[in-house]
Amino acid sequence: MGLTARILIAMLAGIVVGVLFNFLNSSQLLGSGITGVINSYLTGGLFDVIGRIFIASLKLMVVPLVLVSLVCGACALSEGHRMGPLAGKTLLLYMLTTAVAITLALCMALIVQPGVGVDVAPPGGAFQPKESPPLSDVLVNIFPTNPVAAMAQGNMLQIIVFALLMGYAISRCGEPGQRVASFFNDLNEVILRMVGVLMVFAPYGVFALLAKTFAELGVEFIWELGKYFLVVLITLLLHAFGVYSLLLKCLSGLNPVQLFKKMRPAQVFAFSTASSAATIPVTLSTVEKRLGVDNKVAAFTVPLGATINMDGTAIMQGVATAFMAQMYGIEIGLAGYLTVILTATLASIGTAGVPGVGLVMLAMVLQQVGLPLEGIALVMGVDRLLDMVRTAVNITGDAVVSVIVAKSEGALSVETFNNRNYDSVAN
Ligand code: DAS
Repeated sequence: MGLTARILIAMLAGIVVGVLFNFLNSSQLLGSGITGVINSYLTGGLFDVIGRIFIASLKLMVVPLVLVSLVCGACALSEGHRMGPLAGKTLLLYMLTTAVAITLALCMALIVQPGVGVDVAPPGGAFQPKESPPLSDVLVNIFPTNPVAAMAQGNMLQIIVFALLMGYAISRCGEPGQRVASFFNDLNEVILRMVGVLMVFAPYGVFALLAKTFAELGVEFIWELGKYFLVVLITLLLHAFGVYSLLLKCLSGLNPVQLFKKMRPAQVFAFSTASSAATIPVTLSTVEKRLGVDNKVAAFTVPLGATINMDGTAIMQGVATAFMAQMYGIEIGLAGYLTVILTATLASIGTAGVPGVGLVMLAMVLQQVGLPLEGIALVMGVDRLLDMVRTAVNITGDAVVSVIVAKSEGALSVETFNNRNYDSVAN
């Protein structure tokens, strides 16, 4: 049975057990003695321990995953710089669309407020908000004075800056740089494998944390989780059909409906695999043969996009961060939300195009703004389905930017793009 199915079953089982314990607690059907045993040894005991171990395993991977994947991402970025204006336009548009995506997500979450009224006590007692330092300090503090200390403290923005600098330097180092780049690419594979191994235990963590949460909150929390799911889904659709359509129309004058119709096979493949990386061959073929982008552009923009352009993932991270702040009743303020936008945009450079990695990167965003990571397990149950949708959005963004850049470089066959034969992949 696949991991997606196991996580979904764990989610349902956790909800059922939690709601049952909540009912037994409130009705005292089994008497205070048995209920007390359940609360002490299950909800507050076994489930709490399993949940905390699962969260610790996510925290374990944040620093190595961010550092190594960002060094690899920065190498890929820097390789592209040799392509001059084409690379510059591509990078600018990828970063811009990601920043717009997460800003849209935060606005939607602040308007709908899916987590307000849930009122879950933050793990580890009352949350002491960090004193928000003046903006000048925030900017200076982004630059690490000691990269090892930054990693030890989990200072994500400092790790990101150090990784980007290192990746750029590696790409400017000739032979030695190529050897180091090759080492980091291999190390990235190992770390992604470690994430995969830890994800095998995700169902147990999801079950324990959901059972504990629903035992405390009761069945009403399903509605809050549903609101979270809907806010992410609606924002993903808004970004795909609204922002991308506007961008394509304004920057290339092309018909967005044409692009969406021709991208359907690639979107279905991305939805099914929940992996941008696995979809690269399909995205490349679709962008070149059906949208008319010249290979010299697509061969750069599509693989790079699958690596650094994760608008759908940024949307999930934005909504999830606001949802958890609201759920725990923690006010992270404007500086906090600006930090979320900066962290998630930069982190998208490092988010590998594989299933579920966006959730581990969410741990990094939460850590940066000081929010408890326990909330991740609450959204993990519905995340696999959202992962499939946001991966389809991720690769659609790659195609939109590829078309815009190609058109601006005179490397787009408008005739192919406007061709209304939607059936064969050939055109
Ligand atoms: N599934 C990832 C991708 O391949 C994105 C994510 O995990 O959010 O794009």
